Amino acid sequence: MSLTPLVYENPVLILLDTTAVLGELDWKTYPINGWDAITEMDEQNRPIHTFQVCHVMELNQNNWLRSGWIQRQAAQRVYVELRFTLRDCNSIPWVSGTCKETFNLFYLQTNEPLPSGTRFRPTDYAKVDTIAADESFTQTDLGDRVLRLNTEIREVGPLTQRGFYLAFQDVGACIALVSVKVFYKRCPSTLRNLAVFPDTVPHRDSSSLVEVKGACVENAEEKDTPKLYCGADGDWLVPLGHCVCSIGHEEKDGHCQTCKPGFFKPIAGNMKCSQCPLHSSSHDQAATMCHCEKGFYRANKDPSTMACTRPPSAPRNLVSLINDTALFLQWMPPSDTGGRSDITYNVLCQRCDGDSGGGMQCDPCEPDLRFIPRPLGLTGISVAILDYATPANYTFIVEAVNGVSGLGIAARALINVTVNTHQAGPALVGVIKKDWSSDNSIALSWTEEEHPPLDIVDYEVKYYEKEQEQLSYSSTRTKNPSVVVTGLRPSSVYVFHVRARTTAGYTAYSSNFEFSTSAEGRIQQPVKVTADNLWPVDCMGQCQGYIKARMKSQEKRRTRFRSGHVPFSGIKTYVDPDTYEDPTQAVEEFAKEIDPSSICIDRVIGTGEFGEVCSGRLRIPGRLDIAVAIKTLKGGYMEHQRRDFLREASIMGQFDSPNIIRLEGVVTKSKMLACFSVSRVNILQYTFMACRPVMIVVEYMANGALDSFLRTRDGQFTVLQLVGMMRGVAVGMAYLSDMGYVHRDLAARNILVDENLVCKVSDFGMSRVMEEDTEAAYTATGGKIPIRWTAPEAIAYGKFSSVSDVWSFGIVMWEVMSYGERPYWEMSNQDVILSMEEGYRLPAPMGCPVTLHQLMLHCWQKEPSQRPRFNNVLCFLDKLIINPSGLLTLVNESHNFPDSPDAMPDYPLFISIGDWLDSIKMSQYKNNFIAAGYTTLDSISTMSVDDIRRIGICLIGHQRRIISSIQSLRLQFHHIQQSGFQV
Ligand code: ACK
Repeated sequence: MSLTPLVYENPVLILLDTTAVLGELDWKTYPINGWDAITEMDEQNRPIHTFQVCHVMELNQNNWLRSGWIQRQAAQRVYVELRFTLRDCNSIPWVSGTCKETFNLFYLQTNEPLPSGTRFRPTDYAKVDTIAADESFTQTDLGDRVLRLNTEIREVGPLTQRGFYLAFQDVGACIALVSVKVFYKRCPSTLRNLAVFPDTVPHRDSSSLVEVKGACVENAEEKDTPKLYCGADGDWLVPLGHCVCSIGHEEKDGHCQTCKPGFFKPIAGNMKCSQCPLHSSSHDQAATMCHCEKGFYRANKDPSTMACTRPPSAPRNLVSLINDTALFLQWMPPSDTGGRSDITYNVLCQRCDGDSGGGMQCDPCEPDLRFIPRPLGLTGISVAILDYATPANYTFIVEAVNGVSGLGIAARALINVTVNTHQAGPALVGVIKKDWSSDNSIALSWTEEEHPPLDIVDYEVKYYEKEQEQLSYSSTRTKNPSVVVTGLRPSSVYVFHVRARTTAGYTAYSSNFEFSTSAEGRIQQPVKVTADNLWPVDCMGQCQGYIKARMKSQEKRRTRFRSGHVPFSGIKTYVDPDTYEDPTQAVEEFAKEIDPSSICIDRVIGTGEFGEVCSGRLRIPGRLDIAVAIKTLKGGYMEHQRRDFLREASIMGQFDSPNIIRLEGVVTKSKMLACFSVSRVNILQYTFMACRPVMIVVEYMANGALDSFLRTRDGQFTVLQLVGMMRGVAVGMAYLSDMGYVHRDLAARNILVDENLVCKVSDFGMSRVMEEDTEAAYTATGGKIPIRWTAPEAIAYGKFSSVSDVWSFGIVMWEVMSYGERPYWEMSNQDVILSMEEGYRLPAPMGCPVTLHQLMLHCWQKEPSQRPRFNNVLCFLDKLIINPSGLLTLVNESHNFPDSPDAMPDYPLFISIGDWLDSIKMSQYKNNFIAAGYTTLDSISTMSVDDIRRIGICLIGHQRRIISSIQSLRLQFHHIQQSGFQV
């Protein structure tokens, strides 16, 4: 490679220098005896050309000295440097009046030298300037004269002709012109920003700059046109634009040099050559990319800076799981990802059946086999397969592929699955037809086999939304050959098939039938609604209990409700008691009046805002006593308190669900001579005075409120039992949301638990009055709201809805999974609101399955419309209960922070391990921590439950408390960091 030399030449170019002229100068004088040319020799025998004139005694001197013709060359303006001595007139006696102390400089431009013999005409010459001396001959004290040499420079131009003459006019001075130098300036060729700029002569107009474009040096290319401006003094000014080294080259000392082997540069730019990424190399100079080692590849879209990668190894531990409706395949990611993160999985299927000759014949699987979410390009490590034939023998191959699998060999894991469900005979259901549909339901019927081989017990209807990618198989049973499937989406196509259950088991399924729901607000082919087909079928069989209970209640209510809208689905809407002019009317309408003499009070079990809560029995003639809880209104109440107290009864009385606390009735009308009251020592005593007792009688829930119940039973339930509790709450809430009732205060403290662990939603007064809840705090909008349980839009602008109840449900799930831990621990309400805004969400409690935490996070979507509805939540929980394998993967305790898991926070140092354990009442474990080397809060930040166990903390409740406190510390610290607070 040849490098352009760096050029920093002298910016001055000499056109004439009398001191350097070795021969004759051949300057002319007019008149001939005016100026004298005196040539002397210096020590090196070089001539010194001097011109002198000194006619100071004579009047009217006009002596001219003219130079030879000087070629202009490239110059636009030239500079003339004169070195001379000039004697001051005072030093010469008798010359006043004739002696001068200046001389004049003239010039004449011509294209050619003037022919010899041309007459000298002073008028042809243009005056440049009058030259005076800065110094002159001066007298010393001793009378000696000291010679002072003057140097004056004058600019001559603009020059347009090819050459010029200089002329010196003496008008009576005593001058010795020692040397004349004529030169011009230029901007010398230079190298800037990887561009070369040539020698440039400044503009003839000294105030203008000459724009010069540079040429990129070798192996460089223009980024923006490189430019410099040449100034009058030969300086380069205003550098603009630049060149950059081309691919395979990097900048060094103003030039572009090649990348060394082992290095590469894929793009032109100022960056240096980079070392070849992992599993690649470059053997030549100036490499623009590195080549992958054998067995490693680069995908089309991979940047050349990325390491070369290879296909992943096979998925590991492929297992199958089969239940009544679906076949699940699950595997573990490959041990070698090939260095990439874009792993997906393909599930390939073959159906292999034995032939009569004992051999196996394998064919591709049936095209209508359904893979959920899909067979190819799976990002997760499981797939569900539906609609498989039984009995059958399937072989599934799961291959792991990544971005370079097309270039190498994809590794596969293989599993044989034999699906051998007992099938009791061929399909008994033929054609399924649609009777009618609305926007969210479809009514189906089919003809019953006239002489079935065995008695049909019932039918199972399976359906799914055709377009839906997720696992959304739903099923229901019906005794009749008809069903109304509800909870569907408008304008959507659903696929149905039905099989009969006979006394010998299931028969084969019918063929698939596709029907669509109608557009919103429209009903297709409405038919007479009968009790048989009025009631919706929920998405899972497990919801049947809930549906039946709803049916019963609706039947009852159909006669009871006087107002309220009954939509087509038959679900009754909730009537707000506040819409009654007289609230007692609402109570009369929705609550049964109980004779207080049929109530037998046993003991006080708690206190509410309005008075004591007692347990007791309710006597109903002809039936066994039922255990009840009696909420009382304390004596001396005001009328508005009575109204608010009874309001809850008129709400509760409208509901009839196994998961909503049941109202037995109210006592509002009786006058009693003796009222009970409770002494300070919790002993019931009768006060003999006339009073009007007011009571609300509800079913008794032996285990009390869910939060305190879980706190006392820390760690004692299986995950499935906990999910069962959540499911109960979800059933109750789905019922309430279908009724159009918004709870607003859904929290574990407002869920009651019976002796069979059935959870029921209670506390309905709160939909309006929030005073009773100690958790409720005033918000900016003035309302009182239980901040930790409430959705952001409800806190911010009071927008309560069933989906804000879904948010609260997510918090209840968290309370359940953490055995009654306080949500957000000891964070202030304000900090909770701020963390929510920043997108922070509660981490999974210890031992919480991933699926449940995901459901919680789903309930805590900021955007209300993106949260699931209670029916979806219920279906999801039901699926987990049916197929608990989804509960097996637990959130890894040390990685359950949704924000940056890698960033381990530094804990504030203001608290020691001892202080911390004291604060959570776990002081007894101080020695365990210290002995195991945990001395700072920072050191405990990554502790998992295993670590806690390892240091000798065996009680599950204590492990849980410690782990959740570590989480709490991390959450608080996260918040401190987010709010920019420095500790
Ligand atoms: O946690 P607990 O025992 O359950 O304490 C509170 C207390 O009364 C104040 O509300 C309990 N409680 C409320 N309603 C009922 C009920 N229906 N059955 C049993 N306990 C109840 C609640």
